[in-house]
Amino acid sequence: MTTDMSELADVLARRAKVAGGRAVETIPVILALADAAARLAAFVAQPSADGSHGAYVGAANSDGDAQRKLDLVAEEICQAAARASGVGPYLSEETEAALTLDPAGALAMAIDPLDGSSNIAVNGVIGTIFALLPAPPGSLATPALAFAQPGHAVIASGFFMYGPQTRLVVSLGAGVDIFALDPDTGRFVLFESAATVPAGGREFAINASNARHWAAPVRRYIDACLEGADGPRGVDFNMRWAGSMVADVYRLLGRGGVFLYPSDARSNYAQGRLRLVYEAFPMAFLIEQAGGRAIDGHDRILDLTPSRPHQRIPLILGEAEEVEVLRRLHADDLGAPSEGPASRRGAA
Ligand code: AHM
Ligand code: MG
Repeated sequence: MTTDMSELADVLARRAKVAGGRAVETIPVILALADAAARLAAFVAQPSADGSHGAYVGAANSDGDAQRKLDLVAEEICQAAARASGVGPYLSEETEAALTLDPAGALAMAIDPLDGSSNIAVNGVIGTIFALLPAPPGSLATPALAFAQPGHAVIASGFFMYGPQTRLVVSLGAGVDIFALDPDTGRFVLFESAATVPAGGREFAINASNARHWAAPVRRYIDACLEGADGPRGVDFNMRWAGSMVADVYRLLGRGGVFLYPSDARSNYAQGRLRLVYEAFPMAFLIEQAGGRAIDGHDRILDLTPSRPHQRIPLILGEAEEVEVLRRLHADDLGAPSEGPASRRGAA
């Protein structure tokens, strides 16, 4: 498919003017990624006679997750786009260590090329999540340095969503825009500008099958939601869980609510499941740009400094007021005797 990036390029140029700083430098990289995403979307939409998109390839990624064919195809397409657009330091969920792509690159890219891999086999929504950061001095020789910067170093972030439509949610630090890919023309069409996370969504997204492992603050919050109009919140809540962060975060834009992947008491979940640099940072940046908040239970995600490239982090994001309710519950828990199996003191 031939892609037409003119509308996307125009809108990004306007946003870069408002954002200032280095935002303008991110435009060629985002356009290259959009082209890559359009090709990936076409590949995803193509029936593979043997259903092999979701097949395991017998290897594992940095986090020990078994890799599927589509994980590898996505990595190849995204990494090629990053290289071609002059990205220097590069960190992907699918690469063991950070790499240097262009030895003169001024920007660093952190990327989850294929989010929601477990949804491939069920034709569920999947996506690509990315963040662009400055390449600090020394990071071309030691690329991991680029991914040891605090989250507020992020210049731009976004995600592509391969669902009934392919959409791009993107921010250069001057609000959030949503584009939809027209498969006939290959054009990313502006679908919504200045997207927000509205208040009063009364919707939560969490993998409730882990309820028995949650720490007290999360349990208290969800219990109150479940009690609905009969409980302390005095209002009914709805629950949704797509199992793809791209889909669950997309729903926050325009509908509000809150998304949680907290720490829990299972072995290896003391820091939750999601990765700080290429999942939490980009989503936190977008949600804040849309007027929401993102925390790890206590602290603002974008104020955190990664201790290692593939570090995990408990993640709570969505409507500012609901995130504040959760922050208070976590703060209260620190001052109270431990009730939960994965309290901040007990776990991690
Ligand atoms: P992935 O990047 O390996 O696909 O993992 C991330 C996904 C998120 O999209 C989703 O929110 C979460 O992991 C689902 O985890 P679980 O299967 O534990 O509910
Ligand atoms: Mg992911």
